[in-house]
Parts: sequence; C-alpha cells; structure tokens
Amino acid sequence: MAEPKIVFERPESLLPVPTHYCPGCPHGIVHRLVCECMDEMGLAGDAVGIAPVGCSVLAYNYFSCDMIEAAHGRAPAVATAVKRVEPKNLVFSYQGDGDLASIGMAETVHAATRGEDISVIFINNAIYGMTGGQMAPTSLPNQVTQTSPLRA
Ligand SMILES: Cc1ncc(C[n+]2csc(CCOP(=O)(O)OP(=O)(O)O)c2C)c(N)n1
Repeated sequence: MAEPKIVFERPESLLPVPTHYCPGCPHGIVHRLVCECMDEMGLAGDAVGIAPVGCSVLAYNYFSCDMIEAAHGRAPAVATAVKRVEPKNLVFSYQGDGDLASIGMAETVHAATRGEDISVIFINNAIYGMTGGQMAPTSLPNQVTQTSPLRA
C-alpha cells in the first residue's frame, strides 16, 4: 500500500505552541502564512521580526526567528534601524491597523517615503481589537463599533 501523502504540516518557523488568539482570529492564519514564506525562501535563520502593540503584541512567542517588541506604532522605525545595521537580514514588521495606520501612520509613511528595504505585514481588521473594538481610521463608513454604535 502507498505511503499516505502528508498535505498539511506546521511550518518549521512557526513554534509548536498554542496561541492566545480568540477563535476565528486571522492573526494565527497570517502567522502561518508568514512562516510558510520564510520556510519556502529558507530565510528563517536570517529573519528579524518586529512585534507591535495590539492583539499580536505576543507575536514574538510564535515565530522561531529573532523578534523585537516595538512601542505602539513604532515598528517601522525599529525595523529601519535593524535593517540598516544588518542589511543582509530579512526584516519585517507585523502590525494591526490601529498600530500601523493610526498611532504609527507617521512612521509608516516616512519609512515608505524613504524606501526602506523592509517588509511590513499589515493586518487590517478595521477596528482596535485589543482594547475592545473601538473605531479606527480604517473603519468603514457606517461600520458599527464600540465607539460608533449608531449607524449614520
Ligand atoms: C501609546 C499607547 N496608546 C494607546 C495604547 C492602547 N492600545 C493598545 S492596543 C491598541 C489598538 C490596537 O489595535 P490594532 O493595531 O488594530 O491591533 P489589533 O488589536 O486589532 O490586532 C491601543 C489603542 C497603548 N498601548 N499605547
């Protein structure tokens, strides 16, 4: 009889620990996708990730590569510094929309304008998740959130 073919495995660079995310949260799925890419490209040993403030603040517990925690919204600035010191490393930030597009918009826009050679993983769930679902700059017109409960 033919050996069963394995079609679903945990990526090597995704640590084998349970996450703290709520059921159905996309952070775990995106962690997996990032790790699949790092594995495919053979870059996990040379990667440095920057974790944000937000629900994925503990992302450093799940990636097997080196990780640094940044203050709220400041991940692109930290990533810029790491990349300039270690240009051969893959340097990526992992940020929610509150972190990236609200408090950290200046760092995001300026890193992009400077053309920094970093990767930014942007997780847009259209609200501030960690603090309870408040309206974010990315919330959609008429979106009901904890701080905008009435539709216009
Ligand atoms: C300087 C500062 N301001 C505000 C907060 C409160 N705070 C913590 S997480 C967060 C929003 C995070 O939302 P988002 O980046 O969209 O990530 P999510 O939790 O939805 O994954 C805020 C406002 C903080 N920790 N530090």
